Amino acid sequence: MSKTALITGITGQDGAYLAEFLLAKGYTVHGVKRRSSSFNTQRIDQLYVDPHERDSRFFLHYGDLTDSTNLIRIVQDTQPDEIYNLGAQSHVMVSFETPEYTANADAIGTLRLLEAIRILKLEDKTRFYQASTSELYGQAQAVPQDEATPFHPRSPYGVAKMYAYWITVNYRESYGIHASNGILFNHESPRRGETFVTRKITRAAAAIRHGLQETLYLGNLEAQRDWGDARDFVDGMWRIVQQETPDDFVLGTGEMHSVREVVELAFNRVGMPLTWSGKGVEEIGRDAQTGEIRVQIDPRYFRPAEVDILLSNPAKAKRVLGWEATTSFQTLVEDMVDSDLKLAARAVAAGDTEFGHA
Ligand code: NDP
Ligand code: GDR
Repeated sequence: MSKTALITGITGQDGAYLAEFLLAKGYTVHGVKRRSSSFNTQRIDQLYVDPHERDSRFFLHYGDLTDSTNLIRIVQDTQPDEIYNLGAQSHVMVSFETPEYTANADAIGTLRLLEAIRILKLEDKTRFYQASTSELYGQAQAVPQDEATPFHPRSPYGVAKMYAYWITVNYRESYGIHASNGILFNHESPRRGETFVTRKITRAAAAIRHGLQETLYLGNLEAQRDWGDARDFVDGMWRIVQQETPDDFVLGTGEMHSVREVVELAFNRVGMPLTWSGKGVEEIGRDAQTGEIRVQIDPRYFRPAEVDILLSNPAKAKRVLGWEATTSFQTLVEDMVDSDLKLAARAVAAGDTEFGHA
């Protein structure tokens, strides 16, 4: 009998890759998607099969992490062997603008799903994966960070995810649910949301190359992150859930780079290397050949509290799960730029002048 998985956040970057990964393993996959006034299924359209066809293994259900009756009904209808809770208001900066909603979806949403398992008496059947984050470390208490590093979140998002982390541990300890946290460091891909910094940069470099944008405005260029490839990370999620004993794992590359390095790599890749001048908010990145201004600082993108450095120690994942990141930082950024160059070329052909303005 093939296994059944339920994925919240299926329309997001990770949800789309995880759905593909599980379908390839023979799973039946159910996804929770939000009602939206415009299309939000671009990342999974290629997976859609007419549900009237007999061998369809991919199904979507309208739902929302803020609606517990809806979640209970979906869990009851789908009777999943595994739930992957990837749904979240996942943007750190946006969480400062919408803190209450972020707490509702990211923190209480996790509780609602765990309660659904309990209410439906699925504790012995359904395994649970929680999309925890390196943002839990925030103002890092040690470098690198591993499963034993204390948490100090620095945003409403991080604080909401801290509740979700602990309620997952608590339901494991209290009710014996096979519930695990993956503490994932930043992971990116050509499917990354357009307002996260890597994608914002790769789209802008491609748009500038194609004459669709003049300048890229950014916040803190010195922030450092441990950036991996999302396609590696969904494999890690699955491995966590397959463990006999539920547990919490850090997934990351063990390598750290700055936002500035992403900018430099992306502009090199499109053949427009930059030179820097000025300091702080006055800093400017110019096209090394023409002198045109390509990168400027906009303090609007500074966060009320910043996370300066995040660096993983993924040794436990390697030892226990046999998992490790395979894509280098340079390959990842270049892959994203190449994909955005194709999209930009298509936008030019279609007369779409909005491309790149994330
Ligand atoms: P995305 O922002 O790409 O996707 C988030 C998903 O959650 C989307 O499908 C979105 O739907 C859905 N969603 C948002 N709010 C709700 C809600 N109220 N009810 C139901 N679904 C909702 O995130 P990623 O794919 O990058 O990340 C997946 C998860 O992993 C998130 O929980 C994120 O916080 C966490 N994470 C991500 C990391 C990363 O580097 N990518 C690192 C560590 C953790 P819609 O498409 O309609 O907006
Ligand atoms: P992050 O990712 O906050 O780490 O959260 P993001 O790409 O948004 O920011 C990374 C760093 O870049 C700096 N930065 C900018 N960020 C954005 N978005 N836009 C800018 O213009 C800009 N300029 C500089 C930020 O200040 C920050 O330091 C991501 C999300 O996927 C979370 O859901 C996830 O939990 C964590 O990664 C791990």
